[in-house]
Amino acid sequence: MSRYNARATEKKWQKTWEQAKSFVTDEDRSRPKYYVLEMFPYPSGRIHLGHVRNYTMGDVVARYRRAQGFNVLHPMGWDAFGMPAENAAFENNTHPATWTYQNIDHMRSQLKDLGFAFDWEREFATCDPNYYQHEQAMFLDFLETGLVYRKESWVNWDPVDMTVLANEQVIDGRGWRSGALVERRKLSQWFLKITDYADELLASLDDLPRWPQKVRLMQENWIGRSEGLRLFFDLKDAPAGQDRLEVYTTRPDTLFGASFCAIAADHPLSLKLAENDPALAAFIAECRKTGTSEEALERAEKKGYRLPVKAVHPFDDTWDLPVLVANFVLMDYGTGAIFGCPAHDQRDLDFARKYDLPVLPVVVPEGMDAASFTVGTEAFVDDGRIANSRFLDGLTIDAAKAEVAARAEAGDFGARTVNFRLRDWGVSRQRYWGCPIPVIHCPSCGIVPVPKDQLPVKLPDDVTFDKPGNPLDHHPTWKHVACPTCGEPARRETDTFDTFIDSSWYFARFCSPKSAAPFDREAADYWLPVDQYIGGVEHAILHLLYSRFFTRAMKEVDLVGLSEPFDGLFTQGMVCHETYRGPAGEYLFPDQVEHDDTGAARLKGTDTPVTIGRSEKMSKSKKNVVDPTDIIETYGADTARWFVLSDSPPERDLEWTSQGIEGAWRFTQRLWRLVTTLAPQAGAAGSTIPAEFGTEALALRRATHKTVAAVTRAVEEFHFNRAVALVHEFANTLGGIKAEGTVAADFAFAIREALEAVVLVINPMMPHLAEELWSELGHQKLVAETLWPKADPSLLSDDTATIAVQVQGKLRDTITVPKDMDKAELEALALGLEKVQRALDGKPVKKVIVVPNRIVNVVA
Ligand code: ANZ
Ligand code: ZN
Repeated sequence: MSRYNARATEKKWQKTWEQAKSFVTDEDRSRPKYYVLEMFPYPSGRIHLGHVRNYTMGDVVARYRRAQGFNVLHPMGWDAFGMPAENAAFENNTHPATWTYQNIDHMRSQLKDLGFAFDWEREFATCDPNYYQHEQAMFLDFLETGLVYRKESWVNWDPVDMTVLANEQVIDGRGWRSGALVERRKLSQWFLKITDYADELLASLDDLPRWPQKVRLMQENWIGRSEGLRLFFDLKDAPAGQDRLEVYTTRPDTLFGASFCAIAADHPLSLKLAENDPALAAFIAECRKTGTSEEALERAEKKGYRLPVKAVHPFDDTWDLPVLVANFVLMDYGTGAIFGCPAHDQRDLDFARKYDLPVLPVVVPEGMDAASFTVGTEAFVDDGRIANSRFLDGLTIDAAKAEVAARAEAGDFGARTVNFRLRDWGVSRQRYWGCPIPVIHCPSCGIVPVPKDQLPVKLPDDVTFDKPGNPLDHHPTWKHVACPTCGEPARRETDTFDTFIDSSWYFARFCSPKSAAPFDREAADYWLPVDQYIGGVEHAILHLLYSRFFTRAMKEVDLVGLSEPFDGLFTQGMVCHETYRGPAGEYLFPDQVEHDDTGAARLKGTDTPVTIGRSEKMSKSKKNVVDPTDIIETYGADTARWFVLSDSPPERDLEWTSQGIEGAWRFTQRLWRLVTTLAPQAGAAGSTIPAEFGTEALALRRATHKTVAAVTRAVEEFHFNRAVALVHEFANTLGGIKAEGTVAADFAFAIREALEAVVLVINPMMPHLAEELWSELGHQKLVAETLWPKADPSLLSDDTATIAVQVQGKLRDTITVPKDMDKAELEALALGLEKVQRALDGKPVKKVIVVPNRIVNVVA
């Protein structure tokens, strides 16, 4: 028996598709469209199995929708700007562009080996000026409409590398590369006003039913809407002009449990008092050494500094509260000042215990006596009744909140407000490998936008990476320009955009990637929104939120007509693998290890035992990686595709095992054998449907149609592993067919139908094997251009009825049909029978009596 040669066959069909331009997008906009997009990759060097899984899912959707008759857009490109290219430049003295484009070339060929149905004619990389010039133009539009502003803001500063670090680059308070203690610094930066859309970005989550619930929830938490009260405390002994402290609270009901006020280190009051207080200045400096992220602040030990001022309780002017600077109060949240209620807030409680401040419970669990309720080391944050709170006593929390708010507003010392956790989006990066921000700083005119006809502002190629800091800043000439307004010497902005900008609109560029504008309006109107977006859940917050915002910003400047870019979203799980360690505890690659029958592992070709660790997300550091290229070379692309779809539900993690991939390989071989062996028994392609089917043929037809219906549903619902299981089951049916020599016409028909169906339904998953078998079945046309099979509903039910067909009361024939077939259908079927026609002999039919499941009697 010959074997299916996957490698050779796959290359052949890839070439055929390319020559036939099978996946080049059709611009016929009268057809219904389907836009499927996978999150485009960062060109890090090689693709990994996570990519294979992601793009295989997208490819299944793309090929399936195409077979459904949709006009499909399925593009691919490169998220090409970013840090790793710059790091590589530092390390091996290659230019970031060289490094990036080499990686792109390699990864493109890897993707092509996998046979994905991408429209490669639309490919672009975000580091191409033809792409980023539009980003610059849009930034200028946004600047004009007021969606962009500049402000001083705190950043993580690495004093050794002399560079700004993203929060993720600060590890345990140190720069990830230099290891230096990170400081906070204030820099003038560009911001996009995403907070203008906070309410809308939150409310519109309800318009995204085809997004995973968990992603919507993550966005909701990130936006972090809270309803609270701004409340004023009068200050005693405060510096002139600062005798009122505005705090933000979401728990005004706990106001009588207040035991201190606390302000952020960089609060204006703190800065003012520090002018004459070196110890305070030192404390502020220390606070600035913790990173800027909320998480870093949360983890840091609570520290405070007592100020020489007192805050007066808003409802009792004989009640003074101490005021402290506290490292856990953020300057850019609320008002940068709080009142602390230790009994009902854990941070406040930790702080109060440390600085010996009173703990006054004012919310008491329902049914408990206020006098006997105390708080120890755990704050009471649950529901209860208000106590020890004068006019609030006995109220519920909500009623007390409302009461305090009403009195504060009436007394003019407070106002209800809505607050968001979401911050404006700081987009300035002090880096070379990004899109230059198109503005010029002029000593006399200030900030001057680069005139649009002078775009793109291109990155200079001749930069050096021999010293720390931003190479654009070091460049001898690039930043020196004449001011576009007054012509005097001026300085270019040397910051570049956050790379999240690049990925916030690439989906729109794919609609018309050669356009002289960011994209053609008609193309965008037709193709957008993306019907199905697929990617990792690690992008659930930032990338998706920025894209939702950016789309609204583009709408604001009239570039698009829609607000939500992604109609459907699917987030796939990770690819995991066991970890292995050698005798010295060192990690080993899977291909250095062999397993014996007992499941124990050894170093390949030796007796040295290997410790098997738990399965974890594949990562280079733990060496538990498998290279897709090796897999493709050994088993072929279809086997790899089949396996990543087969083992677990797509939203869950996938456990990669060598047994699993071998199983998938055996199955591709088996399918090939089944179809090629049965093909000679199959009826001719396109032959007409026989009028009747014998029991055997009918059973096969039923199995076929049921498989088609079930696979269709599974693919529609993203249950690819179920689709795989259904095909396995159907292969067993095919394997059970006993057909030798010539078979009856009805059975031959059923065999062909079964073989064609299996080829058509595996096509989205194993497209090369499908093409090979399709041509084996005698088709000229590609599967890629063939429509999805339709299940006949009458064949989906198991029960059958055998019907006696009579003419003038005399039995002429019997037919086996699905149980409960309706009268009209039975009548039509009976009249079509050859034996009935012969008995009628041309006489007109007067009446047909149908007894469902029993008899059809034709009266002439
Ligand atoms: C008094 C109080 C009593 C509070 C209590 C909580 C519990 P969300 O829900 O996230 O908006 N807060 C306000 N501004 C802050 C800042 N800049 N830095 C750190 N904490 C700040 O949180 C609002 C609560 O977080 C506010 O309500 C305030 O503490 C604190 F039993 O006020 B609360
Ligand atoms: Zn000027």
